[in-house]
Amino acid sequence: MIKMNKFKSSSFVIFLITILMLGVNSFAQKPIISTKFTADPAPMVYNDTVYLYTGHDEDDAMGFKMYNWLLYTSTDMANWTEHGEVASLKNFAWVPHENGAWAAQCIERNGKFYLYCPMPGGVGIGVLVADSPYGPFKDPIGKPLIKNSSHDIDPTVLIEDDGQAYMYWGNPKVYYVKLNEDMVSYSGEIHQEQTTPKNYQEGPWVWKRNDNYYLAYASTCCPEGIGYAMSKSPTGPWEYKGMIVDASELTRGNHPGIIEFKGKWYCFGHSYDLIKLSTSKFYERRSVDMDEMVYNNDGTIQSRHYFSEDGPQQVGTLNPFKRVEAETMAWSEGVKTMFETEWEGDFEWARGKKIADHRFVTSINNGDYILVKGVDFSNEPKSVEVSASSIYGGKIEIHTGKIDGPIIATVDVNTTREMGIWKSYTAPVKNVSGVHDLYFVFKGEQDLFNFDWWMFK
Ligand code: FUB
Repeated sequence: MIKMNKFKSSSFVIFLITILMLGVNSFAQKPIISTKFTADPAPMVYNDTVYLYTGHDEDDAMGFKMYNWLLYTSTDMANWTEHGEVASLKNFAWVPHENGAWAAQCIERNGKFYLYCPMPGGVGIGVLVADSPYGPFKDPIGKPLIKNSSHDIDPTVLIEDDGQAYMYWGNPKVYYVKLNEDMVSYSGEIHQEQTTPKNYQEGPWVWKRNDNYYLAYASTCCPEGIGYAMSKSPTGPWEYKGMIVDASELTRGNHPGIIEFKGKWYCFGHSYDLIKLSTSKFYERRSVDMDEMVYNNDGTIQSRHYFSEDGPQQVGTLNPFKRVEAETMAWSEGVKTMFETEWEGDFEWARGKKIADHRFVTSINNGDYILVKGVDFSNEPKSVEVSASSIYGGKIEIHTGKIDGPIIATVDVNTTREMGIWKSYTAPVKNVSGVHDLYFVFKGEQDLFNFDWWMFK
């Protein structure tokens, strides 16, 4: 939001005052990603996993400062694993800026993954393709797929049952075009809908259920909620049906992402809930929220005021007897994540062979913690192993149920002799059975260690 011709300064001032009055700690949901600022959620279901592509607001963003797109995955809608940057503006040789990685969407067709990426200011919409949802993504056409007007943002793609693909996009109107089977070119004219639905702002998201086509979008301004319209055809006309998530003082801009996963439907959006935990000031540092979405019998969608504090019910449980990446979490406080390649040699010129890639949790200080939900101990573990690389050293206390719930294990990560070396540390586990939320609570002074993975045995 806040761009092009829809910005209404008076509404914004009222909104800003509300935010300032609400102040710190007035957030309504724990966003699903807590270690980075994320925006413009674009979930995709593939092989029983949700691949959540997001925009990325830099930690020091004041206005829009977006260089790349990130990927998270989940198989239970409660715990999300970070996979880092999957693409950036650098993937497009023809893009003259490093800032402007706006709301993208990834879609699979015949085993290939197409990431449609808009760049604001009339730069256009590009497309990247990969053989895996994790990338690497490459630009197959070396130019914009769409360069039609300065409104070319926020693409969404629907593949019809007969194989015809449609791409929709636009602010403040909805445009669409028929994509060719190769998904990287189009045929025919670009249409501008006669009936851009009521309150449409931007961020279209189109899907089909039974005989109905749905178009959800950032709705009303400002703030934006998530509204939707329905049609009997992929090309409209679209009839406005109401709000999926109300516009409220908790949002400002918004962007829907809607999927069906394991028999339930989910609506993603974004908010300022994460930044509001640390400041009452306003910066463009957003966070993705998500909740269950419920249909009425007639195909319309039940409206909710906001995302619930704990999000939707977990689908299934997490297996602690397989290696779990430390960057798999439902929530965390204090920590950040990083990626590093480990080489056999200290200096670049002396590098031998690559030993491993590590994506890990870092910036760990006393009292920080990670929450992992619904961990299944139907087999009782005897010990827990973690992989960490010590800095000043410290302990990991593993609590069940609450941050100060019973401790089932305490792992010492305190060697100073092997500072900076990835190593595994093991500790015995007290009796535990059944399904529990686990809190990995870090104890020590500061800069304790980096944390790569954990596994019960
Ligand atoms: O995140 C940048 C832009 O803001 C998106 O493209 C719009 O949908 C709005 O969320």
